[in-house]
Amino acid sequence: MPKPVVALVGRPNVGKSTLFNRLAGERLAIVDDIPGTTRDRLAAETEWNDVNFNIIDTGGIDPTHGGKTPLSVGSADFIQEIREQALVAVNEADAVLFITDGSEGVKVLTGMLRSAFPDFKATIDDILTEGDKVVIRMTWTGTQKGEFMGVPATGKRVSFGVIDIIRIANGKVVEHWGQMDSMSLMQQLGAIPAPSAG
Ligand SMILES: Nc1nc2c(ncn2[C@@H]2O[C@H](COP(=O)(O)OP(=O)(O)OP(=O)(O)O)[C@@H](O)[C@H]2O)c(=O)[nH]1
Ligand SMILES: [Mg+2]
Repeated sequence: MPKPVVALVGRPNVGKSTLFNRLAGERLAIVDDIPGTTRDRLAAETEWNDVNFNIIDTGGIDPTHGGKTPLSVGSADFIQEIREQALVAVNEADAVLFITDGSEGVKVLTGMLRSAFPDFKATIDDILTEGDKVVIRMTWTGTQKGEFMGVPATGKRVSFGVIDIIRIANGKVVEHWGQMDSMSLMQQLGAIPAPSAG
């Protein structure tokens, strides 16, 4: 029986080649922080949990069109060809592993906060460490000048608590858990009623 094929697919610069090399057990693919490093697809044999399979690295699929600056700065002239190569890999594959950059979610949240609260500020109240984990307790403040999660600009100044826990391995953040006191935030914005004093 032929070995199953797993294709690693995603946007440029999300760590596909890094994972491919880790699975392959050797540095077959070039890893670089310039998006658009991988152009052609590349295959290797690997095993995971006693299952043997072939893994395929692909070039990052760049959705940019219409004269905008491409994501894959390293391969701006080959966006279409890279996409076609990735599609060949998807068609050949028994399973497709879609890789995303975990920091993107954080960027979306901070983008939303900054457009709604232009004077947004995070004050660090505490940093605690235990083993490979770091706990950061913060107070976030800002004046709501724009729409936030369906609440139109209120002009109100808010202040609420946020607690983040991150896990670090090899000098990089590898896991993140975050809680913000959104109940207090929404009460301060008047979007939900505050508990009555009586
Ligand atoms: N923080 C962090 N950086 C990573 C991780 N994995 C890869 N990187 C870095 O991200 C950059 C891009 O990694 P690649 O593996 O080349 O990414 P790619 O998806 O193959 O990129 P393209 O081939 O350009 O589409 C490199 O500088 C890596 O060292 C990770 O888990 N965490
Ligand atoms: Mg790559």
